[in-house]
Amino acid sequence: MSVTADPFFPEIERIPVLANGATSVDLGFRAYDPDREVLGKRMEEHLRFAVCYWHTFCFPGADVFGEGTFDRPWHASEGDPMAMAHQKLDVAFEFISKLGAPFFCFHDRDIAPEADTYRESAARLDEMVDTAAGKMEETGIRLLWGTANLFGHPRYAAGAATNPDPEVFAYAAAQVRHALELTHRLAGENYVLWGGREGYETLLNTDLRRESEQLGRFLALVAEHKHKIGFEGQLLVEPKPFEPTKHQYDSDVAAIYAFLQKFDLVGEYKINIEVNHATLAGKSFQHEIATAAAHGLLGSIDANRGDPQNGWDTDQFPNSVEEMTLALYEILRAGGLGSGGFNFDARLRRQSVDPLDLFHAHIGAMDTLSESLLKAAILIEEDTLQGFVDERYAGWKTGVGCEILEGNESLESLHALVNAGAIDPRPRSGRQEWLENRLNAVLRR
Ligand code: XLS
Ligand code: NI
Ligand code: NI
Repeated sequence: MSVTADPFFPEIERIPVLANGATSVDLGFRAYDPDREVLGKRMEEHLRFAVCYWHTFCFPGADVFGEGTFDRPWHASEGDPMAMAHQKLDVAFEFISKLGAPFFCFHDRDIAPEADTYRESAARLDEMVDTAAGKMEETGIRLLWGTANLFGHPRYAAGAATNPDPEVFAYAAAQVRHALELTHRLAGENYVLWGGREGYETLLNTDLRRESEQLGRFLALVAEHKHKIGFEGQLLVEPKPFEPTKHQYDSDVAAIYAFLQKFDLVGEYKINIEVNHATLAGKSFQHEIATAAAHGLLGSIDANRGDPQNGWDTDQFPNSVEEMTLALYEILRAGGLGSGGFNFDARLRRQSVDPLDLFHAHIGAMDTLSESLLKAAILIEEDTLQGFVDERYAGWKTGVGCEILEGNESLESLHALVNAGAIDPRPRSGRQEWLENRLNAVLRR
C-alpha cells in the first residue's frame, strides 16, 4: 500500500526565532534561540531538546473513559499497519524538522507495530529503523535515546524482568537486545529503561525479594551487552513510584541509587528524571535532580508537568518558569546534562484536536525551558544563592569541622571539647525568606 508524502502540516514552515517584541507572528520562539550564548555554551547545547515519539505521534487522544479524539490518518482502524507506520514516520520527521528540535526518542513499538511472532515484529522494526536512519541522515535529526516497550503487551502484565515466569524475562531480554543494538546503530546517545510493570499490584501474590534479584540480574545483562557491542551511550534508569502498577521498584532517585549499589551497578547507569514522576513520588523535580547530582547520577530529563490538583501522571507540557529555573539551576551547578537532554515526555490534552496544537505545545515548552535557563544563568553569574550557602558551611573547611571529616575526632574527644566549654554553638539564621526574595527578584526580571 502506498502512502501519501504530502505534508501533514502544509501551512507550517520552519518555526522562526522571533525578533524581540514581535507580536504579529503567532508561531515562533520568543525565548528559545539555539545560537544564543549562555554561560559560554549555545542554548541548543545546554538544552538538547527531544521530541518524544509515543506521545506526540502515537497517542490518539484516548483516556480510560473515552476513545481517541485526534484525527491522525495513521491510526485508521482499517489501514495496513506498516503503511501507517511509514506515514507516521514521515509526519514525525516533518514535525521535528519544522520545529527545529535537534533530537527525538522512541520505543521499539512506537515506530513499528508488533506482529504475531517475535521474528516478524523484529523484521518490521528493522525495516522502520532503516527508513528512520535515512531520514536522520537527510534532516540531521539525532537520537537522544532509544528504549523498548516492556509494558504494553499482555505478556508483560505481571512485569518484564520481574515477572514470575522466567520466559517473560527471556522475551524482554530479546526485545532489549534488539532495541539496544538499534539505538547503537542510530548513534543514539543514551538507552533508557523504564520499568513500567516492574512492581506489584498486591503483595498477596508477590515475592518482592525475588523480583528485586531478577531486576538486578536484568540490568546487569543490559550493561554487559552494552559493552559487548561497544555502545558508548549512557544507560539510564527512569524512576516512577506507581502507575500503572500500585508500586514500582524504581520509585525515585534514592531508591535507584540503593538498588545500583546493592547490585554493583554504580558507574553503569545514570538516571532519567521525569518531572511528573518526581511529584508523584512526593518530591519536587528540583529535589530529584539535586539528589541525582549529589551522587553523580544525573543523566537526562523527561520534561513535563503534573497537575497539583490530580494525583496521577498527567504528562502535560512544562510551563512553569519558576519550577524549571530551580531545575536548570541544579543542572548548571552539576556541570550540565552531558549526553542527556530534555525529552518532552508530554502529551496534548484530549480536547486539543487541532494538529497545530502540537506546535503550540512544543514551542511553549521550549520557550519555558529557555527562559528558565536564562534565569538560572543569572542566579549563577550574580551569585544570588551560592555565596550564602558557601558561607553557611564554611566551618567545615577549617578547625574542628575539618578534623571531624578527616577522622581525627571521636565521640570522646568531641565530648571533652564541649564539656570544657571550648565548643558552644549559637543558632544562626538560615535566611530562607531573604533567599526566596532574592530568587523572586530574578524571576520577576
Ligand atoms: C511513562 C514513562 C515512559 C518512559 C519511557 O510514564 O515516562 O514514557 O519515559 O518508557
Ligand atoms: Ni518518561
Ligand atoms: Ni510520565
